[in-house]
Amino acid sequence: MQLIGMLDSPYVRRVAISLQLLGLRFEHRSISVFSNFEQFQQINPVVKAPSLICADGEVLMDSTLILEYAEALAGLGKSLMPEVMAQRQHALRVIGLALAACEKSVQIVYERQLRPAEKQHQPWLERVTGQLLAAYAALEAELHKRPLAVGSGAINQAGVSTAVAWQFSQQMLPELVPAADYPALREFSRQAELLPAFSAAPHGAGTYRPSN
Ligand SMILES: N[C@@H](CCC(=O)N[C@@H](CS)C(=O)NCC(=O)O)C(=O)O
Repeated sequence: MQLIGMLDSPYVRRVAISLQLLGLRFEHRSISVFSNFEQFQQINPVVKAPSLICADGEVLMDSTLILEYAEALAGLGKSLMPEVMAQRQHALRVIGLALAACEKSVQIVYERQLRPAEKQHQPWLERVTGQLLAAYAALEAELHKRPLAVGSGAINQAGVSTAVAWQFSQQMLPELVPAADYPALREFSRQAELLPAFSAAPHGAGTYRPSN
């Protein structure tokens, strides 16, 4: 199994960390959707990161679908999703907020980095920034109401996605999302980033190195 895409993508990173937590072995290829476009196109003509090349060669895309596949592959007893319905419902709410934070962060990064300065549309940036901050305000409130577990055997997909989203925004847009305004998220992220599965897949251009 090969995971294609760079760990500076929160979507690639949440898959890399989750595969490791689920005990699934994989090879990581840090191929960029931008600077390695043609190489990526040969693996997946749609050029979406993450892409997952399954053992039989079939290529999956979209982090949530890849994680659904990974959960099924890992089998019973290894899931990152709570089994109890009320807990699963809450995990899905938190994951939704974390994915919205990823999406809005990525939209701002693309607007800033890919569009010429004179073509940037300020009202759009303001709208997306408002949505991003709404997602983090809701995540911070959820963490105060119901803290997420952060131990190696205890962190679930809500925790992985929250920590990955936060780290991405802090790396890329620290001035838009001031860490001091989100103490619970900052502390949760600090603890999550110390876990072996997280330090094996640090945000950036590097390649995932298994911790065991
Ligand atoms: N919903 C998708 C989003 C994936 C996504 O947008 N990935 C970005 C990299 S962070 C990408 O592939 N960008 C290239 C493009 O969309 O052309 C997921 O969860 O995997």
